[in-house]
Amino acid sequence: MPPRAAFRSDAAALSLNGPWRFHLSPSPAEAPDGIESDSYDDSAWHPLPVPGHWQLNGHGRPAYTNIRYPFPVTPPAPPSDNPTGDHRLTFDLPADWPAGPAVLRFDGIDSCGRIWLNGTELGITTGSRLPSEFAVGPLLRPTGNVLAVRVHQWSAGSYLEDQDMWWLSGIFRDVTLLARPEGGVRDYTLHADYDHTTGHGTLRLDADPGVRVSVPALGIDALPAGQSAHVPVQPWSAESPRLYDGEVHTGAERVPVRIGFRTVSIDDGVLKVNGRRIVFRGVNRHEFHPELGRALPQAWAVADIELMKRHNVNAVRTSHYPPDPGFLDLCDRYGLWVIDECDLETHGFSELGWRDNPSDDPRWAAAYLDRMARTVERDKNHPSVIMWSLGNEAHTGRNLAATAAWTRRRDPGRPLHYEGDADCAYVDVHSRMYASHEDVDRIGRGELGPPRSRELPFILCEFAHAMGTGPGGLVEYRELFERHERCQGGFVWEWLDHGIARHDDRGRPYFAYGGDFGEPLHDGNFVIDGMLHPDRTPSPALIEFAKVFEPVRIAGTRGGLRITNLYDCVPLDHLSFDWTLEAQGTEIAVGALDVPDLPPGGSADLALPPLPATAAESWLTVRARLAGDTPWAAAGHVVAWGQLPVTPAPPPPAPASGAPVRADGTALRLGPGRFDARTGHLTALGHLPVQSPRLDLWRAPVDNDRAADAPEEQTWRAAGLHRLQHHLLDIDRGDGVLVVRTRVAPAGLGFGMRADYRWSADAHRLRLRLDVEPEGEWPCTLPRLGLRMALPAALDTVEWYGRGPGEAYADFRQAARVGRFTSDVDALQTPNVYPQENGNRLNVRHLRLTGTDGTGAGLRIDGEPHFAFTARRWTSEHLDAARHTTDLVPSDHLHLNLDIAQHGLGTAACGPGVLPHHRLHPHRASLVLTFTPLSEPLSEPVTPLSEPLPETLTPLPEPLPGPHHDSEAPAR
Ligand code: IPT
Repeated sequence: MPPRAAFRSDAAALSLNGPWRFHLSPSPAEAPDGIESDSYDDSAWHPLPVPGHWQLNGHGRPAYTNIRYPFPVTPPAPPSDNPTGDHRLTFDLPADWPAGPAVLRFDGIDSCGRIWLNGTELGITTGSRLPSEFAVGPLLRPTGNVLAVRVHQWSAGSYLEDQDMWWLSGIFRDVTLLARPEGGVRDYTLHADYDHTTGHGTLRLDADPGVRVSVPALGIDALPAGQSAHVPVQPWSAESPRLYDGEVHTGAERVPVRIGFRTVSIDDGVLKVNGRRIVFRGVNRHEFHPELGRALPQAWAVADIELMKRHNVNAVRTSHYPPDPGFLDLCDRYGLWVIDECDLETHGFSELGWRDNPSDDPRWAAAYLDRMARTVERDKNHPSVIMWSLGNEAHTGRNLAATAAWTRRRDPGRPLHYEGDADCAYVDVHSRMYASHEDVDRIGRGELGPPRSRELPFILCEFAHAMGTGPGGLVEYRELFERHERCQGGFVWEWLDHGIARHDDRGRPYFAYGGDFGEPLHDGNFVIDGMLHPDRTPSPALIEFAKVFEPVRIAGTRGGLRITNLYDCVPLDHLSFDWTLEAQGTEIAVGALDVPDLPPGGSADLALPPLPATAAESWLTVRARLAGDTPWAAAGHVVAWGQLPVTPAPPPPAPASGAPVRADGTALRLGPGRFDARTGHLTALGHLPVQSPRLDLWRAPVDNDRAADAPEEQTWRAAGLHRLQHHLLDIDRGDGVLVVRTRVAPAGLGFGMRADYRWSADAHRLRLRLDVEPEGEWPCTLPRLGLRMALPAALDTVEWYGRGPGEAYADFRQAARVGRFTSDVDALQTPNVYPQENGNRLNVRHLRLTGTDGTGAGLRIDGEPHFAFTARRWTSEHLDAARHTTDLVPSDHLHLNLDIAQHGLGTAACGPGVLPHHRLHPHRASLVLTFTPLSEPLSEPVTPLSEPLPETLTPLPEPLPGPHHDSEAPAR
């Protein structure tokens, strides 16, 4: 059947989802004959859920490649080793099923289906994420209908479906039988435009003669196809998704519709909706579920949308294929701008220098047009879809140009996107992926891009690759979207980690990635690059995103507050504002804040609310909350917040000093500290055995350190930063001061780092001043600069006053506010599917480590003024070696890093590296900490910590200026 709009009407429909019979053959040649026949005996076949992927139901295995085709490239021929899944279903019609025409609809078969009903072949379909319909009325019988579908994993279509995702096959979307009443609604296009200058909407229905549309709330009653109604309306936008319920109808069929009035335009190179510039604060969304793959139930689509809305995501690019049709209904209803992308990617031809690329080969022209027509026709009635995308990473060529021309004729109301049209010859929007901040700035200034691009809006269809810890540098992109009118935002890559849920041989759950299924060719964990973990727990990236792209800015001014409305379309009347004053992280006053109802883009300066005086460090936090319930969050949900310092921290207490250094056998005692007199190592703090703090420069590389293009990790390893040796130079016992001088350096290399530990104490507190100074020619940045130490694992509760509650790094810190936070050690870890450095807490004034015995026994660490910390049950070396979460086995130590700084994160896994001001260069620095053992011993007798940390070493080179503009940076 020709493509048409997706809709549900009052005509009879029968879902054919459910358990089918299934048989997998290794190739078409080995597949059984006669499966279409009624009498075929499928009793030895297996049950298989439809929708579903056979690889996730015990037949065959998933495989992951990013760019490369997992078969030889011989277009258009698929490989003869082509797993072939036969599916059979026997079904009866309901007793009241009407006689007459009917359509069998498949919403998605990956990659090729040959279909028979009651022994008659209906046809062959490709286009995995596209619908196909077959006329079946005359073939139906009341009972015992036999539907047989032979699905091939590979087809000519596979060359057009090389998206970066798991290769998963089968009938993975709904199968439905639809009665098609004579004289019913075959198809329809609703044009619902909005004129922002008059406040009027224009509704026009394109359909067969005899079809009409009614919208009672607008007084539109049975408007015939071809005529227009002009009425005052409220417009639809992602921020205010006003939909009008209506009906498209004939005498024989009624189709409920929800109409949103909006007009998309490009004026003077600026993309606008309803006359207003919009900015995409978007995500790229693949459909994925850790157990079900792309057979994503609607409840999970709802979960996605609610999570997006709650985290200030306002746009989705449906990377890289049209989503399940139900998703777009949700986008209309909840409010998201959508770039609807065709199911097209030929990325693997890049490996051949784009030779034989289908995009420029006339043999593929019809396939390109067919895919786009099926996308546009299916989704044309969604107000949320404001742009079409021709596909992804298919280079360029005449077939794409022809597809663009067809689309423009078919739907002049939506601009066209395709990033691969580097000349902007046939698109309406200039699009790049992973452009650096500098490039975006130059594009914004009109200094970069092909000539035609300079009159077009610019978007980043992908940016801020959210792989592992990070992405760093988000806020700097936001600044560019605010600076340049034509830079209209972007779409983070990507929404969700595509980890597949598995259990190891000890029954422990973990998420698998490329290579875990024995694939000979794979791209490892490159499929784990989302802002949600595979189970849809938000990762720190999503928390950072929500803060960076919040729709209201709350900032301090000299003596007051400035509130700015950053919504594109709506005023602030749906929000209420309140404030909290915290002294040392403890709330001491709260109140409501009156904020005038600002128009989009407007701002207001307000006086500070009346605040009680306090001597302690205090911060005012102002929050903007939903005033009423919405479909995606309840009243009170925080959409934006800002924090400003009110009272600065008072001067610190007098440093611990005065206690003498006393010899005690092979030990030295200084206040609560006990040292090994020979090595200078701290061995105990009060009752607590410790592994001595010592300089640490290493972190388990994050995905963004491991990137091929910015191989920070390689330079760090070449410099031996993961195997530093610590050499004792001397121990100096002064008057109340113990000074341990060391040089830390890698074996075989000449550079190093002087690290001097200067200890002093009073009766209860032990103070350490660490001074580091690079020596020699350092070849690289530093992963981190600070101390590591270990304590008994019984100290499993952490309380800190500093930035939190989540992890933060130099270029990933917008969401971390100053406050007092508590966590157990396990909850400080970010469960990255591929283990790597994580969990850093910034700008910590003090930290308390206690046990769960409730005695309060433990250790307090105070900074002068601040430090960063990471606490975990395994070492950085274990974290570095781990490949899956199940490799991380708790030790009997608590490993603690107390840092001056870490290198930023950047997004070099795909995109620019760490921005210059967030890079950590070797430099002279100091860290001052005071350790105070807390009153009682732990209830469990603590055995002394076995070994001191492995003695390995450290680096040195030319001191560079400190890298961070951090108003809260520790003294150095
Ligand atoms: C880009 C792809 O469009 C996207 O699908 C994904 O693979 C992403 O990279 C990386 O995760 S293409 C890349 C060559 C920039």
